[in-house]
Amino acid sequence: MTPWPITMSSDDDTPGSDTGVVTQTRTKTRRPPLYKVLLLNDDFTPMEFVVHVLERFFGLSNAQAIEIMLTVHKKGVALVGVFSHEIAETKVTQVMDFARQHQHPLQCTMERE
Ligand code: TYC
Repeated sequence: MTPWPITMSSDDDTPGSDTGVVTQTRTKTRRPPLYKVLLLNDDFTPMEFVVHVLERFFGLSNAQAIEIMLTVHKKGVALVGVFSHEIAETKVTQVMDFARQHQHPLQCTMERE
């Protein structure tokens, strides 16, 4: 049986046999990585559909949604938001499923920040 609590002491009581050295492997806690959700341009998805997607799945106002949609339209890609891995994955899936249901080729991706 392993003794509890586990101590640094051995059965050897010879003075100096127990150095008491503990290797500390990590001091700081790591925050989980964040993920950028990106929207990509295409020539076929209607602008109004993209605006609706941004309002519906990202909680953006109409003005914010139009701004991001126009950025994608002009530059090819835009950052929609930054999320945990699970939330980002959910957003991407929601957008891709919704676009497919409406037979639009809209593409949404995520990448580690
Ligand atoms: N370029 C599309 C058009 O002219 C509009 C569009 C904007 C498509 C943003 C996708 O992510 C997108 N109808």
